[in-house]
Amino acid sequence: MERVFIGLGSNLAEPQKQLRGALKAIEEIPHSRLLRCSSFYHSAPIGPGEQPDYVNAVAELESALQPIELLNQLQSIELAHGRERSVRWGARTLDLDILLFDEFQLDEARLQVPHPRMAERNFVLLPLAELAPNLQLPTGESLQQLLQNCPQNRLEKI
Ligand code: PH2
Ligand code: MG
Ligand code: MG
Repeated sequence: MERVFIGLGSNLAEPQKQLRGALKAIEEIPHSRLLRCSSFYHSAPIGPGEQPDYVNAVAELESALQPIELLNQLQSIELAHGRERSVRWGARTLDLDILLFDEFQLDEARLQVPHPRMAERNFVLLPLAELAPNLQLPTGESLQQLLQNCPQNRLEKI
């Protein structure tokens, strides 16, 4: 079993409900176990145009799936929640991102791990630090170092 962290985000169609539904669906992913989820946070949207605030959280899983198999599972949950892939960083009903997959470092077309933009996103780092404050990334950086250098965008625990 590998230890995996997933970022959850939504800014459409009752975001908190979307995240709760996503967690239920994540519990059903085969060969995997949902261990914990962080608090939910309101966060300022990063992306084009006027968008509603997001609700973000991070979940911790154990999984025996391959990273791409887990990605397939997460994308089918996104689709089941009405996700449409149109505008990059546009508003979305549900976004499920693999942040960390144990010690793996992947740079494939469909999947980059650790998530390439997590260091810039306090809506990822703070919920992650709730679950694993002493985390070391496979890149050698510590989560605390990333937090110190991260832009402090508006973020509020719900
Ligand atoms: N996700 C994005 C783009 N911008 N902004 C916030 N606050 N939260 C997100 O989850 C988010 C975003 C692309 O996935
Ligand atoms: Mg994302
Ligand atoms: Mg995504």
